Amino acid sequence: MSHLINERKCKLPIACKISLLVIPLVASLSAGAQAFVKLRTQGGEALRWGSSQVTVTLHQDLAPQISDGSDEVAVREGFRAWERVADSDLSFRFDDAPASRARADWASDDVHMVWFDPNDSSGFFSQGTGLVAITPIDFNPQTGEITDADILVDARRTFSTRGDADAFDLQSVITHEVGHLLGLDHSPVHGSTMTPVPALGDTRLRSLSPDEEAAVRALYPAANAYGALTGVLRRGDGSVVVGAHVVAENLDGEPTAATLSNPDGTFLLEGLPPGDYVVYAEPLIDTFDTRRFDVRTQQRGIDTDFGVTFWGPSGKASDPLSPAQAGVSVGETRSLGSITLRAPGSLHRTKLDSVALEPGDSYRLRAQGSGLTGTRRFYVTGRAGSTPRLSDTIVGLSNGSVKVEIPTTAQPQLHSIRIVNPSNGDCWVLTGGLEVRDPGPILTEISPRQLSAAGERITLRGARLSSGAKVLIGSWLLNTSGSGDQLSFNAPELGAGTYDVTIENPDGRIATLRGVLEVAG
Ligand SMILES: [Ca+2]
Ligand SMILES: [Ca+2]
Ligand SMILES: [Zn+2]
Repeated sequence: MSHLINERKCKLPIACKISLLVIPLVASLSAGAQAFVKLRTQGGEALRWGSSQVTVTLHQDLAPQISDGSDEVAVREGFRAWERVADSDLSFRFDDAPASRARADWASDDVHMVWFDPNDSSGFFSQGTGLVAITPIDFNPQTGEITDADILVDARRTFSTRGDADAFDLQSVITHEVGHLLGLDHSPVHGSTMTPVPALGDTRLRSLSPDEEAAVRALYPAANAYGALTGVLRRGDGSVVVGAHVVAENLDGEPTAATLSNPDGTFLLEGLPPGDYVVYAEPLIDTFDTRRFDVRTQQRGIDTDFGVTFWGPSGKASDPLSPAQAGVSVGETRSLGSITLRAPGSLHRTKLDSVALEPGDSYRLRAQGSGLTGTRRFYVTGRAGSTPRLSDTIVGLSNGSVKVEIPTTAQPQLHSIRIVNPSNGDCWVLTGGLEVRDPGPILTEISPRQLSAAGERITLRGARLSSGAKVLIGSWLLNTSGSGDQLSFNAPELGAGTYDVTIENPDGRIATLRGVLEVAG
């Protein structure tokens, strides 16, 4: 990929590739894990805007195949997801002046645009690049202050705002790109919004993971209600380890924040709610294609010559099946000191896919690799009682599998998967590799189907309609009241025509009724 560096500014295009994968009922992203990674200058300064209010301009023409105005709703919601993070004062101001929205000079520093490139005039989307969207960032190479960033989208791709399985979910793509615009790199946390490969039909990137919330709190803080963990990673010979993925996992077994270790081996896990955490370092091997990091993060190096290591008191590694916990209090940056990483073990993973399941689901989790023989244990993180239940483990020479059952009472969250050799502590981990999510909403009926006046009360019937769900009709995104099998809302001003009606639960799962609402002329 091209990156331009000159004396005044650096330009850093962040490329987001596509996967040809179509997501079936059980999702399988080809990369993932839960953690945030900041973009940095060569000197190590994190990229961030100088102000926590960023003004952005949506070009007047967005996704060309979406004609009902819902593309603009999706783009705005992609920004709002980051604004809603608690205890961050980040906000976006949309410059909606028609003259601004008509500008085509996205590259100018004085405008930060969302722009759909119709014919590759930007040069980023030539055939074979596989790019869906890209966010070139200009920044001051000394301070890391972002001076311009623009989200460019290949307008020739197929996008949907209503959950079409054969299209990219526009809101997911924009939510991901806004993460880059704010100074975040791709994340090795599976199931996170900053995972580098958007998949067709997947709306999960709409909702931020805890790691991304920690990132926004750390980059654009509003309150000092959080703590941090720091330390330095070393090999047995004392040399420092660079680019290790360091994860803080809370007592629910969810990756709360993660980062890569710095060129001097240090790490800083920020934005942690006060509490106790399991802390581990994993090599980004198999789990994550390190080429998906941007060029600047790559320059820091990604060491992989160590084994997964769980922190323990006095620098000793702890047992992956019952790891030690480190407590953090409000405002504290707690040092874990020097952590000696284990030597690479005999376990080598070649395949272990992430998965998204719903309460009540059962699923056979399969792993392929070497060193699997013997008494290897599968382990899924979680609190006693709500943890996915594992049974019927089968382990062969080069593959293993285990039956996973999600309790019907399980709450939505990310879990991590570990495969452990209890005799010597060797471990694989797939950080955030098992997502439990609520079943999506179902829509069956709308009444009335014909609208006579704006303000009329409309009722939707179906199942699993969550409190706080929003309804998308044309270019309107509306609040609803009710939950369960019935929601209602006031009809907006709509021109004559036939409309699709989409409901979005707060977790980003959606359902659509096509062409069900008629408005007379
Ligand atoms: Ca610009
Ligand atoms: Ca999500
Ligand atoms: Zn990306």
